[in-house]
Amino acid sequence: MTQSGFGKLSTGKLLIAAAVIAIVSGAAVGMSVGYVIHYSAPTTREFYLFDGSLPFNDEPRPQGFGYPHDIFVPDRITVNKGDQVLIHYVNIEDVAEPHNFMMDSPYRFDAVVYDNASINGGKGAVLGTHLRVDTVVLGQGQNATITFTASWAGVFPYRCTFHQPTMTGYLVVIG
Ligand SMILES: [Cu+2]
Repeated sequence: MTQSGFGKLSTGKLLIAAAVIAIVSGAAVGMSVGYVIHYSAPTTREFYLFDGSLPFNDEPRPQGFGYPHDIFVPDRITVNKGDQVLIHYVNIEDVAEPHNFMMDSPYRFDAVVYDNASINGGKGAVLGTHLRVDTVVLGQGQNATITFTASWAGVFPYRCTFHQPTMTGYLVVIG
């Protein structure tokens, strides 16, 4: 009967072999866990964005606090670099007040503006299609689909320029 392969090895070589196997398999497990946790392929990230209003008087001082009570809800949008971003932005005002959505360079976006989603219960009629713009304006009841690729990592503000400084949110792109 011949000896098995392991039988020919010294104890020292067996220990080294066991150590190598442990290191390699440990690294393989670690790398695969890291892959699962940290990496997800670029995908479409969909968000619903609204104008909000905090309950305080925004008239000039001393009657009010002296700055707008309007805010974005949500005021943080977090994606991975390379994701397609799809934002449904809805002006939910109960008064005839417009809001816009503006992004600083280098970000630009495409936007399709629809009429009165809340009244029609759907997206309504298309009012306009805007390509590679930095601003889109929504009147009361209107909504827009805003799309772009998150090509740059970092933190990028989005604003309603009518209600500064309070109506500001941040796009967080994890690189
Ligand atoms: Cu606004």
